[in-house]
Amino acid sequence: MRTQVAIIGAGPAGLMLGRLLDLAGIDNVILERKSADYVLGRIRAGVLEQGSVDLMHRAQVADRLDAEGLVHHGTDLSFDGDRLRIDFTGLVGNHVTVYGQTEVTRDLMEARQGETIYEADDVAVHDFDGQPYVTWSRDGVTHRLDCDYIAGCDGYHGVCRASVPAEALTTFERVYPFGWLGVLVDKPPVAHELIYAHHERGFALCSQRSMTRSRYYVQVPAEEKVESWSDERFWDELRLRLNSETAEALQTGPSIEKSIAPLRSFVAEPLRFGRLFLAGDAAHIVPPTGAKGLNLAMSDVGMLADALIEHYAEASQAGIDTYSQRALARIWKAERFSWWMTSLLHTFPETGRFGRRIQRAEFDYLAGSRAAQEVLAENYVGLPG
Ligand code: RFL
Ligand code: PHB
Repeated sequence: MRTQVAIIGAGPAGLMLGRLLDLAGIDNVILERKSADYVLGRIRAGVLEQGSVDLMHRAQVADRLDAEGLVHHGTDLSFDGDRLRIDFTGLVGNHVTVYGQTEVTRDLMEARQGETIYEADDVAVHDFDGQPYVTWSRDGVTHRLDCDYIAGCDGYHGVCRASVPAEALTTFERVYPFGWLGVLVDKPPVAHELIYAHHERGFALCSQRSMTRSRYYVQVPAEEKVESWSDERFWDELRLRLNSETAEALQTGPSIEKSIAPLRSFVAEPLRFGRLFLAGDAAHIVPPTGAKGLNLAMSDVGMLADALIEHYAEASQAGIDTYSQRALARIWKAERFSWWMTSLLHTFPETGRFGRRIQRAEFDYLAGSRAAQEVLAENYVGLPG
């Protein structure tokens, strides 16, 4: 088999890249370790920046997003029960759209024209400094795909970054001593907009997927097990962390999904190794507090698609040569913002009473300063590409 671009991973990054290449007439094959149903069953992000919405339009997969996506003009912060609304539209003239990653993935899967090979085992990438090819096995048979380029869109635990020689890669990492326990429930959201809440018992987030489906999170210690959390325990803990009106308005029900996500900041540099590129979670992880992970994956593959399209159309290397540097400039700003939102809103046992007072001062400063709110709003809705 031969293709122009072999894409490893059928998450949102791989599927979006495949779609943009398909539309430009560039042959590509996606190799995914899991089944399509498994990929669609992962409940993850919920907030799209306008840049991601624009990319869905460019990819001609935005009909459902336009019909069902919920435009949010602001978000609420709560600090020990004190509320502050950040008015994105009023502050920076932009907004975000609530539309689940599952839906983004489904729309891209349905539109896919090129070949996707699901349940590909033992995917390996070879010779990306020369004549690259990819091998994998299915049902005990080994296959080979020759290609011009390999796009590593295979997430944090993928094979592509792991295949780069250690001396060619620099990594930067911060692991937080806590995770987010998330619950999905078929009940209307507690508020029109999201609520990011700091409480001395820990962070909580009230989010949503639609007018009838909500997503809630509470900060838990990193070593916590999801089995220790009955639905009842989760709802009780969430209520304790919200202000009393919100806690009273909360509609609870049986969880339809419950999982714990660890929190991590991570960047690998560079993003290009000869004919291998990294994009999305394969290259970087942000803690979910700033809602940046999916959006960064989208902006990476937008840039990578443009570089490859320019290369095939004009025999130009320019986009390919600068992809890593341009993507990393954006990535680091999102890393900074996600780290800052995480630092403001979570409890950090090791920083003690001093740390909590600093967080309170940061919240009070935000509440009293339009300039500070503009900084938050500008970053949350997404910095220009
Ligand atoms: P993905 O989605 O992990 O997809 C990678 C795909 O590669 C496959 N794969 C392999 N395939 C073949 N061979 C191998 N050896 C392979 N190894 C892996 C995997 O099976 C998978 O299908 O990465 P991608 O495409 O880069 O997308 C990134 C996003 O998924 C991620 O950044 C976001 O979900 C992060 N995130 C959020 N981002 C936002 O922008 N806004 C949010 O509101 C938001 N909330 C969240 C989040 C992530 C969360 N979790 C669970 C980590 C909330 C949570 C709780
Ligand atoms: C979500 O709805 O899953 C969500 C929303 C905002 C975040 C993180 C996750 O910052």
